[in-house]
Amino acid sequence: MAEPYYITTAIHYPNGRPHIGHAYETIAADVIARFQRAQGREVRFQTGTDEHGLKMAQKARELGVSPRELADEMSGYFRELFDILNISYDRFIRTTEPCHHASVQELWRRMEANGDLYLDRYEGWYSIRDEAYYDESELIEGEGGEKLSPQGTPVEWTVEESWFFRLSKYQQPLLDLYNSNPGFIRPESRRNEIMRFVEGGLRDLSVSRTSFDWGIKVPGSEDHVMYVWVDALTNYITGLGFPEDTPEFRKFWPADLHLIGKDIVRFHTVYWPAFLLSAGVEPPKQVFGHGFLLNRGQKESKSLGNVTDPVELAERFGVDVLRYFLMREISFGQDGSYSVEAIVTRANAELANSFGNLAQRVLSMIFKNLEGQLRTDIAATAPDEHLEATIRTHIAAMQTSFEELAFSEGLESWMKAVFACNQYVDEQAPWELRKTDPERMAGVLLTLFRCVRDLAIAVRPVVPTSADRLLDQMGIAPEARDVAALEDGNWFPALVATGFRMDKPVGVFPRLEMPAEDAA
Ligand code: ME8
Repeated sequence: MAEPYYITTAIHYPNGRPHIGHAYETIAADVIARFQRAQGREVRFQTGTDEHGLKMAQKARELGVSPRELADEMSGYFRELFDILNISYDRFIRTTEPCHHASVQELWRRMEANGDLYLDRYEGWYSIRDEAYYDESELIEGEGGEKLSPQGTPVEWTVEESWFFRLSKYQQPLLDLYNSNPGFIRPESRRNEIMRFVEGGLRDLSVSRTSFDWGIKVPGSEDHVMYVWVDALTNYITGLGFPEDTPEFRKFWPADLHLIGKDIVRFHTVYWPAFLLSAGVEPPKQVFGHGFLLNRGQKESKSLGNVTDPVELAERFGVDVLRYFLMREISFGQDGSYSVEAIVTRANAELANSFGNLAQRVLSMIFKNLEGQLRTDIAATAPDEHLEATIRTHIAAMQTSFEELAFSEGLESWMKAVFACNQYVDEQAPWELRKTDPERMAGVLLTLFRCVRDLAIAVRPVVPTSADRLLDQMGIAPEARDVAALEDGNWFPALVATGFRMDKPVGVFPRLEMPAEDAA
């Protein structure tokens, strides 16, 4: 029985078009989902849009449309982007779906039944951009002396009747959770931050508003709408059918991984598990807060005029190049930077010149010199066995790194395997063997054929379309491209037995031109 694996991204605010940060997070989640599927796990992958709250209401007002119209239009762009990026999600959730309203209201009722909700008056600071309440002590001063949130966003003084959640009651249970599951918050630096925050004491949280109505109504208190984070976080269980006791819920909850950005770790590791504990639902297994993606070291913003449309990037360089670049260039968990030059340099050095060139040379030589024919009647020599063992070691290291979400390190191991192949090609010089020892040439090319197949399968979660185009040409069946296939010692004789013959190969990783106007 395949072990289930449930992964989610944050649900994105559709108050504008998706940006490169949204693409980054969702690509990373997709790589994880594909990697886990290749391990033989039954994966469920959820993403979507977070459509209520003041931020949405305010933006809609600014544009002169209803929040609903804004959400419908922008949510469509997110879905479109994720389809372009080849994101293999199973569920795209929108918080305006009726089933989500029912789910959040049930969570609320359970928290209330547990004695954790009470009516009071909120007086304090609120940032609409962060959709977050802040303590006076957390605020920083802006250039003009104005008060700003710790994220640098404007805050406004808010006085309202509000429902409160007894977050203070959950200080110890949360600390117990972090201590009993040290992997609950990752990376380590964010875990330490959150531990310090919770150890410092928790105040009860305002969880409803009365000054606007774009949200989910509080059951039995209809002039209140719920705080958008109570609503948003619940998406992760709505998508499995909560509050119904569905097969999906039983199979996939608690989630294996909530993948989110570093700015929203507090919501996911303090508020969310506290709500769940209150409602008697198990908390997720892990929350990973990835870093921010910067454009040449700078945050993208309309005022700087450096906002990049991820669809354009994908169209310009190709989806797989963009996916590979993001996973390879940035140490996952830390902030990272991208630029056109960096993308072209990385793609050319590693995908085109190293792996692409290796695959194309090997397959072309097999096509030309062996008439595309594979054989099993040649004994392996010591260098062949050494190469195959080296490739296996590097691929195993790659998989360990991917398991740890250390994608850049994992791809570095993969590159080491590619380099080992290229070194073997140089040493064995099959083009010289053509005249001197054609049998040995065939042995070298077929060893390389097997290595290229392993390398393509290993990197497939990152560059699925290109890897599949390569594997198609190599006669590898679509269902034999996972870890079980890598471990199958009999695949090569089985392929040869089918009588498969290579056609003239077509390269799958073209060299990219450095665009003149962007060159430094
Ligand atoms: O926070 N680089 O939505 P959001 C990398 N709706 N990641 C980035 C980024 C960047 N430059 N900018 C944003 C929300 N992100 C809430 C989430 S979840 C129940 C509700 C990440 O559209 C950000 O950290 O502002 C978050 O994980 C995701 O994109 C959506 O951000």
